[in-house]
Amino acid sequence: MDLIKIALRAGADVTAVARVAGLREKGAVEPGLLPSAQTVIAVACAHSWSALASANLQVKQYDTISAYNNVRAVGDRIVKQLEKAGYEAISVPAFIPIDMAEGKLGMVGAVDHRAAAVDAGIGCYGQSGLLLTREFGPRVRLGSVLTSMKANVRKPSMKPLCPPGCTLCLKGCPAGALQGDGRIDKHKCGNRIFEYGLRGVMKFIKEMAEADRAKKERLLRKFDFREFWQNFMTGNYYYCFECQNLCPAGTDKYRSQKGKKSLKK
Ligand code: B12
Repeated sequence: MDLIKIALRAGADVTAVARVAGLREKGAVEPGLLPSAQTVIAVACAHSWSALASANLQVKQYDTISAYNNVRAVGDRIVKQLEKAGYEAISVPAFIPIDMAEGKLGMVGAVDHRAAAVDAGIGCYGQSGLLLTREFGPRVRLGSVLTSMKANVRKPSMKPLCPPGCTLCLKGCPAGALQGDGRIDKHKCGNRIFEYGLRGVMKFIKEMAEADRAKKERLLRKFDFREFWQNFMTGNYYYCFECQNLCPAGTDKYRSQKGKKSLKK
């Protein structure tokens, strides 16, 4: 069975495989997740460039929901095929559900998908800390399928994909959270992207609990509450995409301006 063919047929835009052992050593796979796992299939599903560049927030959010749905569908198809062939396989959540226990607080995935993607060779880390692919730059959502099947893995070799000296993502981060070389102030980033996520909900409930009757009524009719409802309905809670949007890697514009062969397959 050719895992790459299976993943591409399942709808992955970019995919490759790596050994689970290497990721376990790095602590990038939660112990006990699938004890029999030998191989990880790293899956990337692309965003629409136009959506991420749009001035309309809802368009970016909708596109993000689609990209995550694609990752989930691809993972599900791969798992079904592998299980049918007698192997164990699990598709690891791309973002949620995630362990919310003390000490993790929803900030540590069961598999670090960027680390899996780097090990498999589908991309490299950018200055932003995001995984950049040749084809789409950072405009991808990632997933990982673990399986008990052994596969031949190739040693990944990839030149850096950030254009030399480029600081567009660092300068353009509205939260000032990106510090270069993949370092990120997670708190600053989280405050911005989760404004109407868990952090926002907690703030709102506290305010509600302390309010008198008239203020409670006002709070219920505020934008914030309508926005929470919408997020609960759609499952989206991201409010910033600038480090994905600003990156020149993988864009046709970048290719044609610089004519860099290294960006082409
Ligand atoms: C928690 C989380 C966050 C947190 C913390 C991010 C973080 N750096 O860990 C916050 C809320 C800040 C966040 C923000 C965003 N996130 Co987020 N997030 C996650 C999540 C759910 C878990 C991350 C995790 O487990 N981290 C584990 C710890 C160990 O990571 P760490 O401490 O940062 O250490 C790593 C980095 O330092 C990395 N690294 C970075 N640069 C470099 C450079 C070098 C040389 C080296 C060696 C290592 C390195 O190496 C370490 C190990 O991999 C993942 C999904 C997943 N399961 O992977 C998505 C994920 C990383 N997020 C994603 C995205 C897109 C975003 C946002 C753009 C928000 C949005 N609109 O969706 C921003 C981008 C911020 C940024 N520039 O990094 C995507 C990234 C896709 C991609 N192309 O890389 C992921 C993979 C979700 C997905 N399934 O696609 N996220």
